[in-house]
Amino acid sequence: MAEQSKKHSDQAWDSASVEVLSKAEKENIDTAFSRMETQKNQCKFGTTGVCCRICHMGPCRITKKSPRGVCGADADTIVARNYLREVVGGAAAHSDHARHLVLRLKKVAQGEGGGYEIRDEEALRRAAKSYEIEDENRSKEEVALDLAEKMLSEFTRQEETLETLKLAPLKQQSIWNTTEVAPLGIDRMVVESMHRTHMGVDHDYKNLLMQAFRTALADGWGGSRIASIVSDILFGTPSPVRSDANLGVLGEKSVNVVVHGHEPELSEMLAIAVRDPEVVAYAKSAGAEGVTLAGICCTANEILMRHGIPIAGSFLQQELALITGAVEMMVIDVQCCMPSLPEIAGAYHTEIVSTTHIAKTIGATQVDFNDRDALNSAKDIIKRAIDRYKQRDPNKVAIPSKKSPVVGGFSVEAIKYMLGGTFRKSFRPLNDALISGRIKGVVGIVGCNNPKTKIEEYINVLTARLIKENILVVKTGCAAVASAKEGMMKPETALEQAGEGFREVCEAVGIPPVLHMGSCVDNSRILEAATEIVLEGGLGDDISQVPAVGVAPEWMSEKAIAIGCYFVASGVDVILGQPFNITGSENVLNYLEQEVRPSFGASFHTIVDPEKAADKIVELLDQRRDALGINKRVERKLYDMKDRRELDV
Ligand code: SF4
Ligand code: MSK
Repeated sequence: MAEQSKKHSDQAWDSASVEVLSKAEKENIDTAFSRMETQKNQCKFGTTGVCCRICHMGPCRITKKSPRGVCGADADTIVARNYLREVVGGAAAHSDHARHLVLRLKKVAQGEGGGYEIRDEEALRRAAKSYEIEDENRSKEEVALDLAEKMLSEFTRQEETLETLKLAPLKQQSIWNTTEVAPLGIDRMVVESMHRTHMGVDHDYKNLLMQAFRTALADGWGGSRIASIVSDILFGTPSPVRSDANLGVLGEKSVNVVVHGHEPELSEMLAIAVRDPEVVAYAKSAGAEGVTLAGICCTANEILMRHGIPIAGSFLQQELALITGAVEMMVIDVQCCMPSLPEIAGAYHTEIVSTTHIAKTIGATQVDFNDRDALNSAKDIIKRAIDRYKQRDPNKVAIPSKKSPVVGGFSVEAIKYMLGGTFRKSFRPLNDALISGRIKGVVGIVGCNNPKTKIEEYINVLTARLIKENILVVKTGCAAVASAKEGMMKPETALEQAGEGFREVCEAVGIPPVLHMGSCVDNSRILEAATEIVLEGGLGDDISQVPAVGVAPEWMSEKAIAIGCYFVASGVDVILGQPFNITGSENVLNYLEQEVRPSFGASFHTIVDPEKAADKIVELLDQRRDALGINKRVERKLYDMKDRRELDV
């Protein structure tokens, strides 16, 4: 028994996950953790990237004895082609998500929005200005229609670079033009990359890797950026909101509905439906105290940011949530939803409901969501979950008690407001704190968790160390969920754990030292924040000069690879907690970790130890601070009222 619990505590950092893993083992339920065991010794040709399945003369595998595939492709070509195809997968996922949102905005503008509306007109008019769309004396619908058309054309541009790139600092745009990575239309980049990686087309690994950066930029400064902008217009720009995170948010006596996936359209409606008096009364009539809606993965991040809906867990807790035996329904849409869910649900009374025709799972109930009558459709889904409540078997229920308070909702607008107040919203106080050294730099920790290592250990060890080093940490995706569960996203943590200079800033502004900035597509918000820092002045004129680093500690998805590439191409060094599948080509590895630096002022670094990663981050930040001439030691000084007034917050 002790051995069993040791095994589980070697698999997961947080005690709630460890508790449920033990329950899974007792109940003979397979999870990603146990399947990881059976998948041990993964294929070396795959992990080093030298397996090519691109044509049917193959598959070919590169070894010392057979250094070329049947067509003559060497390890460099094969590894680079595989890598580019992964970036394409990630960019396509984010960008298709964006497309669905833009089409929704168009329908709303045309008066066919069903229950959807423009909830944030200010965000709409802000976006219209940035795309140079006339908005004076025009209705919000007229402006929204023009914006939607303009955004749709971002997908199909054939010979012009993306308009959305203009949201980047000018010097950044000129770097992309000089290095010839400024992307054309998003769909065109995806198709061209697939063409270039077809048998017998692009064989130059450097050319392929530059196309990887170009395609990734079409994601970060195209698809993802558009997704965040339109989500804010339709659902509201996030602002700080309190909630809780971890499996302990599930209710013992309530109907538990867990939403999982990425696209916020349905979850937004569920968040409204769950509070509807008719739905609450229906739950009570079924013997429950009410309905608890909670999120997993990035849907969790979306509805936390806008509604304060609690987070049930991160990517690798999707199965664990079901194993608590207390979930009536899990609603899934696209990305990161495991095909194993219906089988696990079958061991309990849980129904898995999938809601989009592009993502069906065997064993899940397909419920076609009626977007013309979205709210009623959402209410019907919740009522269906309520009908399951009576089937819950109390003997199978064990909900871990652990949950931690979290403050989420730090959009760039919200940060500006917190720093400068309503009338002088600005990044100036942050820039000043960076220049004075009270904050050493900004680090974005993003991405998933991965059962190859003890989940969330790297993320949490690194985050704790960075805030001690006076580094502001911003987070998205499942890395954000890990910190929320760890209690790092509440202002009190700053007082307890942050370095002295940083703590004073956090206290003065009233922010946590680790800011929740949203879901995976919201990595574009991190780029937006970096742009604000550049535009505010005093810290260089492109992002590669800003003391900022990105980290993907426990990444697993193709989206994370695309994100890493657009961070590097935007001038942000990226630390990977585990390597890409590229080590079979020294040239590719060297290109991504070294040679690309002169082009973008940044590159990848693979560091599997979180303490060593922290050392490297401090070194990289210091290099940038030295280059800016701001790396002087600051005398420690406690803030008095005069200082606080000067900080302008
Ligand atoms: Fe083999 Fe070349 Fe075909 Fe790849 S493209 S499978 S290396 S023959
Ligand atoms: S959900 S891509 S596991 S962050 Fe965006 Fe989490 Fe990674 Fe999916």
